[in-house]
Amino acid sequence: MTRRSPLRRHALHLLVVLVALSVTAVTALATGVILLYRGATVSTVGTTEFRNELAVPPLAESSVDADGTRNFDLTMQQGSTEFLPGRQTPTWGFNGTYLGPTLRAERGERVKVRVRNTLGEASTVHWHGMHLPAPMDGGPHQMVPAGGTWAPHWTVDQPAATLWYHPHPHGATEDHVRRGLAGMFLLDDERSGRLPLPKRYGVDDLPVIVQDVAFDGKEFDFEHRALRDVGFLGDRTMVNGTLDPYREVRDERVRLRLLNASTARVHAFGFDDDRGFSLVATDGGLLSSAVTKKRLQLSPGERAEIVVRMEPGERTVLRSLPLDAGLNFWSKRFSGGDDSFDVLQLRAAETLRPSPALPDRLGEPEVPDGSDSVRERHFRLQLPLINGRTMDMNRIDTTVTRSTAETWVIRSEDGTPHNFHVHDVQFRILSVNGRRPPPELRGPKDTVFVAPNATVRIALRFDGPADPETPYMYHCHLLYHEDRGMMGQFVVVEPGQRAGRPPHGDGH
Ligand SMILES: [Cu+2]
Repeated sequence: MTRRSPLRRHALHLLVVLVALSVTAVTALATGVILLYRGATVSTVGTTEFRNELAVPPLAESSVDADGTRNFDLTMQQGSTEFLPGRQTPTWGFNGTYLGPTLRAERGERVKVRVRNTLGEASTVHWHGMHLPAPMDGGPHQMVPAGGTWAPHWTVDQPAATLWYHPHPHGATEDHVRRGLAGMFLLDDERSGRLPLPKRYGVDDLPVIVQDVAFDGKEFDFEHRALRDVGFLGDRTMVNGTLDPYREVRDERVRLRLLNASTARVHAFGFDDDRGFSLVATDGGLLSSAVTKKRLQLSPGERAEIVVRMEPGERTVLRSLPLDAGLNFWSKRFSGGDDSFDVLQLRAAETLRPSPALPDRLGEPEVPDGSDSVRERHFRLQLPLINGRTMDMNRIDTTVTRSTAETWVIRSEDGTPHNFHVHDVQFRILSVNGRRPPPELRGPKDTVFVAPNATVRIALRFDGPADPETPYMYHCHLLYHEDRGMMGQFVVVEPGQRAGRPPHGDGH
């Protein structure tokens, strides 16, 4: 008979203990992952009670100078807002406690906005989608100090569109936007004025600013939960700052100006009864003709105008539905892609005013088609890098020549959803993964979703004015990514001119 030596016995014990520990650890880890995975999806579909009438941001008051300049005043302020009955949530807003008024101007008009910052910290106001000189853009180089003012002015020179404004301080954009600083800026033109589209603001033409939020008691809960590479994802949505909103409509056709003002969430909009709707405009303005859709995806910063047809007395719910956005099993779940929300209920009156049929032809998009691009540039997205670098306020990454068109090729290389926003211009999407883009991506755009491993080609024209020292930004509009440095700077120069140095490199 052989006997095991004490040493071997100890080794065996140790092995048994180690195996038991590993099994326990693996089981605990697997349970943790399963719980995280299961807990990572939220839905308000079917459980929303639509108790609150949708707020519509007021149209901003303005005055017109003798020289024709339209003047607006925006005050960035702190306050509190009652989203939940009896609870005051600390918020920020423009001319109010949450969000801001809707600015509106005509093509050809000269506008001036007096921005007053009464927050306790510096911020900026960026005019998202607006073509304007770089020093008026409101990017991170145009900081408005706490207690300070800033009065940008420019001439509106682009087609009718649904644009928006929000802060853009480098490293703090997510924080400033989710506290409540955002508003719409609508542009009109002669053509849009003539078209028989619903156009009575707040009646049959409604701003729909969609944000996802979470509450911890009366406070907003801004926590980034485990494995959420995209940033903050809320567990419910609100529209124009109204939770569980409904809106009574009295017209046969209603135009919804959708803005995804969420900081990280991609929304796929559709209706509860799967009805079709007419997409009439994208970020930069009207499509050449309406497109019938049942689903419409908007990533953060993107806008779309849709026209919905209502029957007398009916109710329908605009929803944010699970994504079909090229995300894998894992990243879809942890990017909010499996979530769903009841966003806004429309309640039609028993009698509806007739609305004219939609016109066959809508806008004439003024975006280049790539045929006159003078060069191609590549942008590789890899959180938190673009082309291997993070944002540096003192570095001009890209120099473009005024009046030329270029083709930019954007590729996502890290398995995370991103999008790409370019300041100052509206562009045309030439292709997505080598294929002609779907109809909803053929209109004028300033922000485009870039799915994991996707390649998007866009054509842009830089009309200037030239300013070799003051950069515009391009960046991921998932604000957490932008804050982490997924941003670059470009300047527009005259032919033969070189880029200068940003005047206030530190942004203050
Ligand atoms: Cu990103």
